[in-house]
Amino acid sequence: MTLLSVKVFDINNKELYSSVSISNDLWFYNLIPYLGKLARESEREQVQALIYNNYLIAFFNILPENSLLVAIASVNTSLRKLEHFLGLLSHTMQNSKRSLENFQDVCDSIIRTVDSHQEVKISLLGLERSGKTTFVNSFAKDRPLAEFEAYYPTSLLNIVRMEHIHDLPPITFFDLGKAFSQQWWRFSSESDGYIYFVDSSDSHRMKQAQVLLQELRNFWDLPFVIAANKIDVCRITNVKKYIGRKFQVSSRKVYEINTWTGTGILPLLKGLINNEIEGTKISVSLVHPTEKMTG
Ligand SMILES: Nc1nc2c(ncn2[C@@H]2O[C@H](COP(=O)(O)OP(=O)(O)OP(=O)(O)O)[C@@H](O)[C@H]2O)c(=O)[nH]1
Ligand SMILES: [Mg+2]
Repeated sequence: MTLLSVKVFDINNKELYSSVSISNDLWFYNLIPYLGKLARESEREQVQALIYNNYLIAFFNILPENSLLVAIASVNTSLRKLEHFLGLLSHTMQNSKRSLENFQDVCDSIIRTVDSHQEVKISLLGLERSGKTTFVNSFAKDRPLAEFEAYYPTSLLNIVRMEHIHDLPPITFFDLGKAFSQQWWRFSSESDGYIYFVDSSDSHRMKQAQVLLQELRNFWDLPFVIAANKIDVCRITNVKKYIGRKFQVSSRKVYEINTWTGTGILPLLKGLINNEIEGTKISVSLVHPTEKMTG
């Protein structure tokens, strides 16, 4: 994570701490009264963020002193990581008795912690035979392309950890078998998101697959994407659009894949991690700056 600057202000907007500054940051200091007001007005202690001058600025009010913590990062920084960073920094500040003379070191060490925790946990869900186990097996290096692979239902749970899929963070997959089908909720606190597998060649079970996803979404408010699997034997034209409409999700979230050959798997994982998981975090609200706010 590349943070450009981290600063702390007291209730009178006086700067208490600052890590290295961004260049030409007058515009930033003009924003501080506005950020302070927003932070203190927020009903609960929560990280808020806005995009300004092509920077992502996340801020947070620390009680009881009402200090304002502000982190400035490049726009493509993960909100999830920024929130994690600010949470740890506020915790450190509230628990340190003395003033933080080595503020830069404190920030650097928290950034290292946040970066080392970036592992992602993904649950694989969907009807039987939709291809969840074939998907996790597809990462095994010595696996021959198995055009006629037999089907072995998964009864328990496969946990597969992958460290080096392209430039993605380490991922742990939970391939949930039948014995766990009534206990998916157990994994909701474990997972950062899920992939919902649909056998796109099985038109008879499309309705059943759609109902199951609806149940999951009612239950879990987690980032997800749909894997429209078995694209090699699918007869539908424009699968993304068809499944998007049928399952009432944006077709942007639907990825066509063939788990036998691995086609489409990387875009699917990138979409889930970079767009759905990293791109959103419920407790971070994006504030839209107005013309007036910098006074
Ligand atoms: N044609 C085709 N067949 C596939 C593809 N992916 C998986 N299959 C086959 O579909 C069958 C079921 O795949 P699994 O991965 O075992 O399905 P699953 O979702 O793990 O099923 P459960 O463990 O019962 O929940 C197997 O015979 C696979 O070889 C694909 O992309 N194309
Ligand atoms: Mg399986």
